[in-house]
Amino acid sequence: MGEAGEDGRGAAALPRPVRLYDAARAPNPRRVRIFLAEKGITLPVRELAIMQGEHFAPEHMAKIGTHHVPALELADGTILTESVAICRYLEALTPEPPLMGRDPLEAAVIEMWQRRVEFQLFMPIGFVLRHGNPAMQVLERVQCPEWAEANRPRVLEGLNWLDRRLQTSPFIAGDEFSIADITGIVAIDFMRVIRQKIPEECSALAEWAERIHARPGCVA
Ligand SMILES: N[C@@H](CCC(=O)N[C@@H](CS)C(=O)NCC(=O)O)C(=O)O
Repeated sequence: MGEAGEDGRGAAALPRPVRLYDAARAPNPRRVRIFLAEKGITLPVRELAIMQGEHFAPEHMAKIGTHHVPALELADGTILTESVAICRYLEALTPEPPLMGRDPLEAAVIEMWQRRVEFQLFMPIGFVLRHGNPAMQVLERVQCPEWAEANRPRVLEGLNWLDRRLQTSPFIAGDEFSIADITGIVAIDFMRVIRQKIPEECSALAEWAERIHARPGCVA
């Protein structure tokens, strides 16, 4: 267990995670599940039926403070939301294997790539689904089909961009597996909901995806 710096509490003194609020088919919670698996952490899970609106239940909202999944409940009652914030806390509690960088430079490079993947691939896929599929109206409420259309070509651009990156780098952020690869593989697998496949010409991306799928935490 790693220790926090002089100004922080040692990791051993920090409240332990007690429960993950999850939705099995949603992409953001899957990022956290893969992160947990890579760290070898198992946690009780509370599955929420989001398509049935269970996450909007007043008692759930009162406890969690938002309708979004994932959420991580800690032993002292703290609720963490935002996938990357949850991962950052888990990384502090369980530093090995490092998935968010060992020093400030590694951390910055990994964060840069992970954000690029979010903006250039993960989010455009989400927009195509949430604004283009009438079944998602229950979650998105106000849909804008033109926004879905505008984002479909961006998904293809994102795939080609990531393929170019992976032609020269074994993993998205460099030589080692990181949270950027987790965001990347979750985005790639989630493309099934918009019926998009990895284009044939993106062979570096396909080879990377095969390698990532072989990891224990990354069952597609
Ligand atoms: N920025 C948040 C996004 C969370 C999010 O949008 N989660 C989706 C599932 S992937 C959700 O809660 N959907 C339910 C809804 O939109 O009502 C994160 O990184 O965790």
